[in-house]
Amino acid sequence: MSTALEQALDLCDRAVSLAPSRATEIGVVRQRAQGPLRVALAGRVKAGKSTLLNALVGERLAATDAGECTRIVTWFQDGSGYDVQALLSDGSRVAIPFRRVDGALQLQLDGLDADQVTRLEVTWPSARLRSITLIDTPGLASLDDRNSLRTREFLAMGEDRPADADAVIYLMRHLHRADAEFLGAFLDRSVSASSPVNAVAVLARADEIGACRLDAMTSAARIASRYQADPVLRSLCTHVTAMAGLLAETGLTLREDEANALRTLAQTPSAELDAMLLSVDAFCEPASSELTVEMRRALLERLGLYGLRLVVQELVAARAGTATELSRVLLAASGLDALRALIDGHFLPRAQTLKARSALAALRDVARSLAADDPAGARALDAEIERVEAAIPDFAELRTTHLVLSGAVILSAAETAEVELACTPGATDSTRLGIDEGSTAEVRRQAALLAVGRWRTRASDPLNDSATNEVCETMARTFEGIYAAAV
Ligand SMILES: Nc1nc2c(ncn2[C@@H]2O[C@H](COP(=O)(O)OP(=O)(O)OP(=O)(O)O)[C@@H](O)[C@H]2O)c(=O)[nH]1
Ligand SMILES: [Mg+2]
Repeated sequence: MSTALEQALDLCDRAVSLAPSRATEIGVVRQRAQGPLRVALAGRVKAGKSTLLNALVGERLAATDAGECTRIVTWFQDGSGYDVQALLSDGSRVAIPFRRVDGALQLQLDGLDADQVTRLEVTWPSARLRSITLIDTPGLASLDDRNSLRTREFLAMGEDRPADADAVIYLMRHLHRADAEFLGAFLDRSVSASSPVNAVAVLARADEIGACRLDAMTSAARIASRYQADPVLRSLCTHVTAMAGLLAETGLTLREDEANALRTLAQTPSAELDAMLLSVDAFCEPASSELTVEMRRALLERLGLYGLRLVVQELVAARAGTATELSRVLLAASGLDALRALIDGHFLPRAQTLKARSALAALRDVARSLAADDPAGARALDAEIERVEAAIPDFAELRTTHLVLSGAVILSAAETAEVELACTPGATDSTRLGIDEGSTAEVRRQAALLAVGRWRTRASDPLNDSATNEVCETMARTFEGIYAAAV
């Protein structure tokens, strides 16, 4: 059987014959579905989105200052050359001049009104962008704020249209009621009639927790697991991880002159050094070090107080000395590996299904716009989309995983583990059944048959609610599929 994505692509081809007047739009949907997974970074103002994006790419591409660029949705995509374009609200495109200053990308939007720019597209050759396109969004502030509006429009929150992103990394500093609302709205609106596993949350700027003390990251990890257990948050996203984007960004882009300055700093007599690291003001006190105040401010910007305390501690203890060693210290503390593991383990295996889902949502939008001038064509397209959606087991499994992992459906620990295994994207049937890899077809058939029986019995429990029944039915059908394939 063909995959969800293949079926979605076939559907695009059929859609062109059903709605020839929309061929260009459908072509865009098809092309997007074939490209990398689109992951948006969203969150409240100054949550650290752009810094985290830079950490994920390993280059300082997204603007983290207060300039115009932070007000515009910006796509960062892989390509063979370096190019920046602005897509304007009238549909035209203009090339944007750019340069790099101290390693940071600076775009020159001279004369361009940010309000006229639908989005910026930065094309940058990068292995990290090969499997995902990262999208930086303006910070969400309040519901009537203009910049928030752009992000809300982009994420299709509160609108009857599909989102431009397949998945979202939501950054929050401390759980704010608005965070849960924003996240909830994204999940409600991004895909029709379902709640997919397409969001993870990051407890961002984690190094600042507890006044940047050296145990900040440990406390942050504890808070993140508490959030992950929170029923409201769990129903919106299934993973929460703590992260200090600034440490990761700087760790990946640390320059030799910065390492030199840090080594000079670490040679300050220890009593003075301790006093300097007490606060930002003390650190910048002109008389306390031979480093210029300008250099000290620059270090603070790149490392934060926690980062400075950490690298100084490692330098003084002679556990690190070179720029490479300092980078390693920063990266290890940052939490970047855990976030990358989440992206690799959670988003990428589902990339095809998530992209197929986005394509179907976009086609549904095409059908909706067609309804005014070609009602019969629109109906035919809608029917075709529905047929394909119902025929793709991956969608049902994605929804089942979400229902179970989010706690909306409560199963026993063994049943939960079974759901997770059976719905693992791309896994072999033996893995999905939880039996030995080398098992014969007969063993797989027997195991699948037992599982079908178990889930059908579970489905007949009169105390089940409808979501639980849906999960049990999906599981039974999944195992029926495995049974039928074991020949
Ligand atoms: N200490 C610390 N500071 C951070 C971290 N991440 C970002 N910052 C700082 O917080 C400020 C805002 O960071 P950005 O990455 O621009 O945040 P943003 O969410 O993109 O901001 P907007 O786009 O303006 O909403 C900058 O001064 C960053 O240096 C972090 O992990 N730790
Ligand atoms: Mg930003």
